[in-house]
Amino acid sequence: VDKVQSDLVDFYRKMLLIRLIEEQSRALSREGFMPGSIHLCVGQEAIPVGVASVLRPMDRVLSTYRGHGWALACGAPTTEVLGEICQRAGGLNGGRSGSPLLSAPEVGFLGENSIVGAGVSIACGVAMASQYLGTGGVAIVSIGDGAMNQGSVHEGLVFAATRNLPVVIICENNGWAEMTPTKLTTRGENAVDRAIGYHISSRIVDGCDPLEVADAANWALAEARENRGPVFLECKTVRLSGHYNGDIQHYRPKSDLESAASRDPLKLLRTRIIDSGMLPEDEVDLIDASVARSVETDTAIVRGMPEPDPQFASDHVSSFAKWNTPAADSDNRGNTVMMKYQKALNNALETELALRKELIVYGEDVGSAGGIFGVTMGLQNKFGENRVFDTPIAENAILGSALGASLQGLRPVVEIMWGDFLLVALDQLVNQAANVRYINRGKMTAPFVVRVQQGATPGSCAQHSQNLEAILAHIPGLRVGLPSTSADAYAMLRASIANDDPCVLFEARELYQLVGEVFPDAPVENVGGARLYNHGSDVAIITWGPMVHRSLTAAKNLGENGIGVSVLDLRWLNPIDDEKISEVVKLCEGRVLVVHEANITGGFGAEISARIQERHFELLKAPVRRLGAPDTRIPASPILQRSLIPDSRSIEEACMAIYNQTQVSR
Ligand SMILES: Cc1ncc(C[n+]2csc(CCOP(=O)(O)OP(=O)(O)O)c2C)c(N)n1
Repeated sequence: VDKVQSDLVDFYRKMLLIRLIEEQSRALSREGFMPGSIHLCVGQEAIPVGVASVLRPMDRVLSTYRGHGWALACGAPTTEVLGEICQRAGGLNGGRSGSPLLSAPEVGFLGENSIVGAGVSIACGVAMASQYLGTGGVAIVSIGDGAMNQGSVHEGLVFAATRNLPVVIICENNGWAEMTPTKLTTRGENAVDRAIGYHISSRIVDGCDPLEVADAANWALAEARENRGPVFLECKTVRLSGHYNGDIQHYRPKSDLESAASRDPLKLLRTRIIDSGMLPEDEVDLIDASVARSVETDTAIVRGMPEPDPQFASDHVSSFAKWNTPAADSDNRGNTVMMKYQKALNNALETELALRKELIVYGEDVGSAGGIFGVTMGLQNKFGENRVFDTPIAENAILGSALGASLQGLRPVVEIMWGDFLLVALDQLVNQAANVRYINRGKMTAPFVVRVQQGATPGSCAQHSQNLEAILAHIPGLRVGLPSTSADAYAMLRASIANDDPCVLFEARELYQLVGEVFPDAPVENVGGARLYNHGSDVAIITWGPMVHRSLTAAKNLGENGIGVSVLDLRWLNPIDDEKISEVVKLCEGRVLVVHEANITGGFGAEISARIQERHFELLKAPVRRLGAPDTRIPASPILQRSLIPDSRSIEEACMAIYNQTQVSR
């Protein structure tokens, strides 16, 4: 009884602190001190407080965007939480996250997520890491009832169930998703029914009672810790405020507001403490006064916090990149082995798996079958099912879990079978992974690698042939590379694994069977660095991926006709080797052709061309030209494909056009 009593009083104090911080945030927003909107968790305080009461140090929490309460319950300092809500320098994330994305990894709070439902896949990876490393930690992820309709939630549930992961999913069911009652968009009353459908142990909990939440969480965490797989808790709760601070709730029936108010967890707990004789009312008043005073003090501190310094606004996007790529003809690379491009990738993975215990490799068909293109062949046999494994067809869960695992000390290398399939799960790369370092100012990073293959080959249909590098190279925070040779397949994959940021390696399906030299003894490179082939000074071709080979053929043919062509294989689109670009532009006095397989409009050639115009305008003897596929879809028929995609002939012609155009001025 004493324990229950002290728990309840402790719960009361913590819930009140959250309530008052939320009310203070609203007041600061009204007076204009806090810019933008906030989503208050008023009414839902019992859930984070109840769950946090049973957490252990190795557990990790990922919360909904309505997550100030979770940050506070996990132990993030009050002033830093409020400071971050107000986007001040002294906030948890120095004003980079604001209200809906704040994080405090130092107290096990990996952060809110303002893409609803996305945290479930990430939590799978966090759980995978604790399972793999044997820490005994559980990943707790909270989502709203509206988020239960997100694909990422379902992929995460499937993934967690299949891999028996120690994840506890908490659905904070307040009956509303923004301005729409969830019952209008969801068939069936209870969210647990869906989890049960995935064979996940589940319970419905009164989310307005912190003791009941704590009991259920205690059970759930024990299940997860004892390796009985994921657990789903549906906490029925109430949203006592609008969806966001400025929401006048014109859409909400009065009866619903009244019914929610009657379940106010703070009022209920106060009454319970007093009515059961645990504490007399005046002592509860004293608690109220002391928490209010502490929030006033916190607010005064936050008011005194300076704005963040704009001088540092672009810090912490990626790790510092300084590369030193050996030249194509360097003889300083040690032993040479001839190998197919596909085998070079396999060897790189094998080498890294042997060297790094924290490396895991997974994806669809990657484990027992060895990948549909054989890149992971034999690795499961050699390193076991714990380190090399097959996953459900769930790209969001594959990428999200890779991200989550990378936050907790693993280095996952995942395969997305075709570039086109990245598109169903881009959220995990673009909204999630790319933000980690920036938001956390380098305190938390996401070192994982996505291997994916792309491009057109005979018979590949329009959904299996796109070249998507420009989409990802556009995203700050991601590294993007395109190996064009066996040597680079090996070296660039190893460089990606060594790198501390999320890295996407676009392999070329057309090159998998190509045999070339590999230098297994060469030192592991940094990401970045272009490679110059030939040093002709008449025209420069800047290219990447399979177009390197076609460009080299064109260069050879042109060379036989007395026209000297340099070919720069860019290798990495992020980071871009501007120095090598400058070198080749100068060498060829600005006569430059950029070649890529992707279609022209918005292709990465546009970026290269713009950079050259901006930096070398005075040098340009002719406009920089681009050669790529026209802006069409890609047909399956090889004859049709050939009519669209650059080949050595069209590259030669484009070089000749540039050359002839500048003959007059030479
Ligand atoms: C993927 C995605 N779609 C839409 C939104 C816009 N949005 C923000 S909050 C919200 C409602 C979420 O409802 P629920 O999951 O029930 O959480 P609650 O607001 O009740 O806390 C929506 C649709 C979003 N942030 N992310």
